[in-house]
Amino acid sequence: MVRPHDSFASMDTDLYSIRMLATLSGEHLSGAEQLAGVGEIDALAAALARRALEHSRGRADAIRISIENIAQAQVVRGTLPGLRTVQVDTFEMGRQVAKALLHAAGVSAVAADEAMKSLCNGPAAGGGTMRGAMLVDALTGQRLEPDARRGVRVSRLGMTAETREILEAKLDACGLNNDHVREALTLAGKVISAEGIVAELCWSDDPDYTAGYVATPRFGYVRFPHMKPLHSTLGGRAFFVSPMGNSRLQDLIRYLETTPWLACNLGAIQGTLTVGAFYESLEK
Ligand code: WAQ
Ligand code: MG
Repeated sequence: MVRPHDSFASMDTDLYSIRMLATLSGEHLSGAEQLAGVGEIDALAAALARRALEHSRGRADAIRISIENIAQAQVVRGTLPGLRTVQVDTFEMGRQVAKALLHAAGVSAVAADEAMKSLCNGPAAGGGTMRGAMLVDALTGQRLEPDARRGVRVSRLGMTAETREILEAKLDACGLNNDHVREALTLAGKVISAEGIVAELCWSDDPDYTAGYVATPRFGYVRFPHMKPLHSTLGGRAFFVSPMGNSRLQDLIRYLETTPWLACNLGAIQGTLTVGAFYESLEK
């Protein structure tokens, strides 16, 4: 997340959604979205352009930045999930423990396997990375997103300045105060707040960032330092959904893409657990 100089201190300040999407040779390269006060927007826009031009996967050749006012009355307030790290030494181990957690959260083995396979091969329709996330039926593993090239892009999400300050201090204390963690924790918070979401699985498509996570309403945000081999550019996100009809699915997508969600609180930021201790905590 980009840090502006001043921040929106009170809820009656005008709130804006800022989004950046960058492509390289017509393929998705980088994206970011944030809710911010009016005083932060110019600094954020500059920082997001810079991010797309200095991305580890290459320099963007097209960048779109959009900025829109958000009506305060539409804003849903939420809480950031609690965070834990499971100390895995290899990506194979990371994926194995992530699967066990998905299973404990109600995702079938078939669905977890299918989603992992897609992330390993590049989840977009023709392979390669997606701009958004896959929607996966938590029982059958069937892909449900309307456009399998694009995926579902979660947008209009952020946290209050007060929440950010507390979060940054806590993340600093465990050496995790970076863009990846702050943005992923926020995204996971909005995703698991949605009705019908069973769990989220994610690892980065950035070649130098091997960490990933599983987030669920019950277990919070559980990180694994290794979820893919270093230098791999294959990654993405899967949102597992409970079986639902088409109209509820449309509501879910609308919520994820357009409802403004602002974290005003946060869960516990905890340290590292061994795999054994983590398995024990799942049984409680
Ligand atoms: N909505 C839906 N999908 C998204 C979004 C979004 N707003 N942003 C990214 N994605 C998807 C998209 O397919 C990307 O290619 C993929 O996720 C990876 O995005 O605790 O950095 O920004 O150490 O590379 C997780 C671990 C880091 C953080 C995730 O993702 C930690 C990360 P990236
Ligand atoms: Mg990325």
